[in-house]
Amino acid sequence: MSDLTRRIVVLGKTGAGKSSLANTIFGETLFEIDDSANSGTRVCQAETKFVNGTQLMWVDTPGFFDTSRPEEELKSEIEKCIEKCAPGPHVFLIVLKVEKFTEQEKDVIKKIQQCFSEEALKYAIFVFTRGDQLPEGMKIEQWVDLDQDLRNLVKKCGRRCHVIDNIRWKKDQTDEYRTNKFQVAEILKTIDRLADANTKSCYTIEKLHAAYGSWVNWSVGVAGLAALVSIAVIVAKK
Ligand SMILES: Nc1nc2c(ncn2[C@@H]2O[C@H](COP(=O)(O)OP(=O)(O)OP(=O)(O)O)[C@@H](O)[C@H]2O)c(=O)[nH]1
Ligand SMILES: [Mg+2]
Repeated sequence: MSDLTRRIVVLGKTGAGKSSLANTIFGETLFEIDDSANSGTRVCQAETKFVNGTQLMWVDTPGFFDTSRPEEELKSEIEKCIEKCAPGPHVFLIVLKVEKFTEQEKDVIKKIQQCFSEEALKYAIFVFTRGDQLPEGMKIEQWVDLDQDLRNLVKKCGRRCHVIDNIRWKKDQTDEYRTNKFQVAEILKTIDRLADANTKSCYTIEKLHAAYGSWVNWSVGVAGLAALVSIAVIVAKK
């Protein structure tokens, strides 16, 4: 595999448009889309192809953090997404919609940071789907700035953010900013820059194990504490 291959793992809530984004970037249907409310992608899928002269090794993932799965299955699937692009990704693309940044979205982001560590944002680029919801004349950075939590989050990753519309921007648009051709080129430029910066220190499985270990310990700790409190309440009532 060429040294210049850009290794990318895509993360985000179920239905955010992760698989659709991949198909838009590659210009063909490589990943299955589910139009129902169910989770479409069940397991990680990797594809390697050239786009505009850049070789991308792309790993699409299921909505890891908003679907209920047994702990062991979740852990193994998360490991697979890093292993599929060994030695590890240069970039995490985190997909959100141009929509209100609700507690549910915040929770998914929090879990991404807990699972992959705070350091994951060093590797992150935010891509917002459903760009047709972006108010006329507004750039995505301006829209992000309207919500303080979203602004602070995107600031933590060097304000790297882009917008796309996988469905409605396929047709010719008069405003170049609102075309996938323009936005795909911009996303590729940001991927290139970040991958260059992270060439010698990509996100590795060791980093995942270190972060995941503390996350699991923390989760088990909280669950254990909750169990102890419940027992204490029952005993006190007797
Ligand atoms: N209008 C609009 N619809 C979109 C856009 N991106 C995705 N969708 C629709 O949203 C639904 C979910 O898209 P997917 O690409 O399957 O989402 P996903 O994040 O891969 O979902 P999971 O695989 O379940 O995690 C589909 O009906 C898509 O057609 C977009 O930019 N604009
Ligand atoms: Mg999908």
